[in-house]
Amino acid sequence: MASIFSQIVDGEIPARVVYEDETTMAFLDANPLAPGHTLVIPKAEHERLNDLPDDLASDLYDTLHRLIPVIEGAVDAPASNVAFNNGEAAGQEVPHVHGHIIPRFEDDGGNPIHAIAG
Ligand code: IU
Repeated sequence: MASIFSQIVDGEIPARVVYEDETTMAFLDANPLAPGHTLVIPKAEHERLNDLPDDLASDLYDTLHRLIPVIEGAVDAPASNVAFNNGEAAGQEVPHVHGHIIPRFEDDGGNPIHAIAG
């Protein structure tokens, strides 16, 4: 059974896709912790960052790096939290590598990292 994120990659489940290239994709989180909360994934299904081959890890980082200012700019956020839950014991719920970009605003009530770590 393909992961829920592989089903998004394959177009079987709708998502609000904000970026796509040959090896990576980004879409808005279905349960956002802040406006613009975005997930960045490798299209290929690998459970953890540890499992990614070097070239895919590099592609994923490049996409993440490129999107951070774009996402912040889109919601006019002065900052963001960027995080991976890497493994179930760390709060990873979807077993397909994904980085969170969570825009932050002045006085927005606190760091959401603990909230995505389950
Ligand atoms: P985690 O790092 O595995 O805990 O984060 C999973 C995220 O995937 C979480 O923020 C969910 O809201 C999000 N998500 C989603 O955007 N669409 C889905 O169909 C499912 C989870 I399932």
